[in-house]
Amino acid sequence: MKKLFAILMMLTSLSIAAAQENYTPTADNLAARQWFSNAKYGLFIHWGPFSIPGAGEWVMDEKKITVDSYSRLQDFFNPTEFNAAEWVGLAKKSGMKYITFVARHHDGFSLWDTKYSDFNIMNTPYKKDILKQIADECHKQGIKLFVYYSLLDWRREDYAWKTGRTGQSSGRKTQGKWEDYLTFMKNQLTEILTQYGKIDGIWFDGHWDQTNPEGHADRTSRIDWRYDEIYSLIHRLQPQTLIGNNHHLSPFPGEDFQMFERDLPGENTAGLSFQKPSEKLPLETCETINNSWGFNLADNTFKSTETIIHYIVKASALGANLLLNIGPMPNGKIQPEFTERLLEAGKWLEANGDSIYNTTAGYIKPQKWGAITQKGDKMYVHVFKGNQQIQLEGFPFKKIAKAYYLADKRKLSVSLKQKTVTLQLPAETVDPDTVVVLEVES
Ligand code: FHN
Repeated sequence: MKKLFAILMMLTSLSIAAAQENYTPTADNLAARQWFSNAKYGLFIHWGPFSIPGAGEWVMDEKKITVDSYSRLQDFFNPTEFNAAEWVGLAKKSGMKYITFVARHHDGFSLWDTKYSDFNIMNTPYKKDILKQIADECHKQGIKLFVYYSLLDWRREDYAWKTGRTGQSSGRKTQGKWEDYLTFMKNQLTEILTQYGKIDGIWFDGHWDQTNPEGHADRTSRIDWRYDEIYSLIHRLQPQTLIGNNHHLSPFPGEDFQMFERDLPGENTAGLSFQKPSEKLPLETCETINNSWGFNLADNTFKSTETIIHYIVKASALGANLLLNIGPMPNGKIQPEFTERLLEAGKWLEANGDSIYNTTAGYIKPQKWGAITQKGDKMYVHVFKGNQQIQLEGFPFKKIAKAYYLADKRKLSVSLKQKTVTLQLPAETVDPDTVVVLEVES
């Protein structure tokens, strides 16, 4: 048993040793991390030719579509209704501080004018660089831009597809050279980081294709991703760019933030998050607005505005950002069920943003009744709809100088006895989240 553990540790360290060892983030990078920690809410966008069948971004793999057949989508993708100013404006109006845009998903389609693959937006009837339009608009409207880049590829022969967990029905016959695939990725990343202005983050995904499934004791990658080279390249081209990798493992050296998928840090209901939240790096969790990442015509399981607000609050209460995903339609429009909910949550943030942005985690984890965020001498107690009396045990401050509702500054009487605070709200709360401010003294 001990021997097996030692082998596993050795294998794990081998895969980690290939990351950016001895990385020292620059002052700009540290400032970007701080900005990111404070931002709390971003918009994730999964979009591309995969939205045409309206069955999510995994349609190629799930429906066992070969590379040849899937390539036809390139001839149909013509999102004439796409308007970057509208998308970025929607994120801004919804209280989001950044956009994470999927520039290339596992199907290998590039949404920018790349020299390194013909399967790209310039070879569609649309013929215009989408990433460029989004980047320009983000820079114009003051929204930060993160670029999602899939490490996994269901199309290319030089991707190590034979050892991949997915992409086995693509019809690929020969296994190309891994070295070529690495060069391809570095070339594409160089394009993104040199031709689109400031890029605030690179969001990698797909590492897990080359490991045992989540939860397995051995999650060693079957191939060497050479993250040392990839991460150093990114940090050399734009030192402030934050690198995150959705490998569903603890962060590797060279990564600047840690992400979770479909779970709050520290939880694992989706079965993807066995890793512990980092105590050093900024945290982010991503979640879908319905149940799909890419456009799904049949998915009407829209989360309510209340659920979205509670998710933002709970993530903030754990010191994490929420990256909320939408899958726009193939014509470039965002369906009204999404925009309505985003804007409603944005309205709540307009009134209650002080209790979210620039806050740190609460002294207790989110509870059924709500959650806590903190900023300086202010503790924000978020009371979710339907609750009336709240008790905060183990209160870490000596005195409460003032207690009032954030929305209208109306006073509220609270008691602090034996490290327990009791808050009594007049009637059962009807707002999705009523925020009470406690001004505390140590
Ligand atoms: O396979 C992808 C999926 O399509 C989506 O992009 C999510 C977003 O976090 N990540 C992968 C699954 O872990």
